[in-house]
Amino acid sequence: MASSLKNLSEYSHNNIIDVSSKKFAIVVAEWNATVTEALFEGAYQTLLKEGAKEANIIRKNVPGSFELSIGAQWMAQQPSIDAVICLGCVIQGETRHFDFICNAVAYGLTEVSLKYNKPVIFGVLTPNNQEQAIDRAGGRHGNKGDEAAITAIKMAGFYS
Ligand code: DLZ
Repeated sequence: MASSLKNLSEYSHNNIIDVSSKKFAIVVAEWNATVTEALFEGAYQTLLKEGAKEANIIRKNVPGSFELSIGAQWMAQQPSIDAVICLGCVIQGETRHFDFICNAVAYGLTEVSLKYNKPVIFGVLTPNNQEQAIDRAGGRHGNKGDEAAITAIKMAGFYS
């Protein structure tokens, strides 16, 4: 289902575990900061709403989405971290940067997840323009940050 048909902030409570002792890292790209700050707010508030402790949520910034992979790796390699949420926004431009960055980050986050045997969540928007990004960062299609946080919780409870 396209995200224009699904509200990103709606979720089922199936497989939502007790996260009061789980530790989450949130890695945030600074490019398109208005959007990524809104994604962070969504993810952070959703984790708190589901019972995560403030002290168990670590935030780290990276310059752009391309750097999310190494940021995720530095977080995933810490044994105490249960899941890593990566948030970015790559807007389709007039150069081929878009394809290179999107492909690199999707591949990089998958690699980190498999290497460290840990959930690494792809909370990266890849819209055609700023308006589509805002629609998915707390606008009319919900918030991709909320979706990323719920995905992290569900994956952290995979074996429960
Ligand atoms: C260079 C670049 C461009 C053109 N666009 C974006 C973008 O839309 N979103 C994003 O998160 N980052 C962008 N970047 C920066 C790259 O992710 C990266 O930080 C630089 O290429 C330096 O490695």
